[in-house]
Amino acid sequence: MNENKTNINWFPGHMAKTKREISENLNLIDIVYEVIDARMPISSKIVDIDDLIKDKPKILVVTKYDLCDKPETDKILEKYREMCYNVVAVDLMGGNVNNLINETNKIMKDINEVRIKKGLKERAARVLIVGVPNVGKSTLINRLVGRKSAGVGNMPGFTKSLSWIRVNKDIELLDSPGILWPKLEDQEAAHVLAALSSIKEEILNADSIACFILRKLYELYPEKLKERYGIEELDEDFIEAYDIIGKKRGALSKGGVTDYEKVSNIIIKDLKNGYFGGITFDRVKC
Ligand SMILES: Nc1nc2c(ncn2[C@@H]2O[C@H](COP(=O)(O)OP(=O)(O)O)[C@@H](O)[C@H]2O)c(=O)[nH]1
Ligand SMILES: [Mg+2]
Repeated sequence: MNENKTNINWFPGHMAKTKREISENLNLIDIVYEVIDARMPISSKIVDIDDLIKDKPKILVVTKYDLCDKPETDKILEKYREMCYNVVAVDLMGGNVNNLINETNKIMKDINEVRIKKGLKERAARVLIVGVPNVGKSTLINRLVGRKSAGVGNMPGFTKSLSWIRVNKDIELLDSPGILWPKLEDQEAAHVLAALSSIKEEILNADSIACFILRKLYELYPEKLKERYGIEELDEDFIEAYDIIGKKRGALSKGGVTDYEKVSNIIIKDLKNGYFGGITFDRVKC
């Protein structure tokens, strides 16, 4: 097994268009929700987002909080708070979004005070949602609006003609989120994104992703690796680990040889389905 001989290098042309559209429409927006995934609060964050959204007030919306290793994620969120980020963690499956609405109202109150001083009318907060693929942007829109409204699937860019959906009398959302891609210069972050499904498998093959997942689990959650697969040591080329998993899960070809491709898919699926429990693949950098 070979974890990573190929560098991930991917920067779709759509990105330039989305960025241009965001820049061109920034004056219509009051607040930006920058959406990141609680299992990878560093890797799923767009590095140069502030160049794009300038000094617009923003809220860092941390989705999938239910899936993360809370103590580890909290350490990173604390760092963001120290950097003056307005951070709101949400579980879009089970929890509510009241905190996010309250924070939005607080920020908008200040904006409206300035508007009134300038002789302008108060207005509802106009919010743009941005983030890399699969962090939960559409789910967030649906939760806020309270019905199925945002399309599933990843239409690049956001709009041809801007349209707004009303959350309540105080908040309006741009109806499709700005989908941005990470630059993938940081190979570790790129692999974390691939492992937690923000980068498609065509970019990085399943074996590399699966081996990366095993290595991460071994480094960060050895007890989970032991519990699920009975693996206590990870050999350098992952062969032994694959053989153990293959046997345990019946992923064998004719003649009882391990079906390595099947094992890779099992590992990726197990992580996707949350079978390792709460995990966070990023750590605070000193
Ligand atoms: N458990 C859990 N799953 C979530 C959460 N938010 C989003 N998801 C799931 O993550 C996947 C991607 O969400 P989606 O809204 O399509 O992401 P988008 O590409 O950013 O629009 C979907 O399967 C969602 O059900 C969350 O807070 N908790
Ligand atoms: Mg979407």
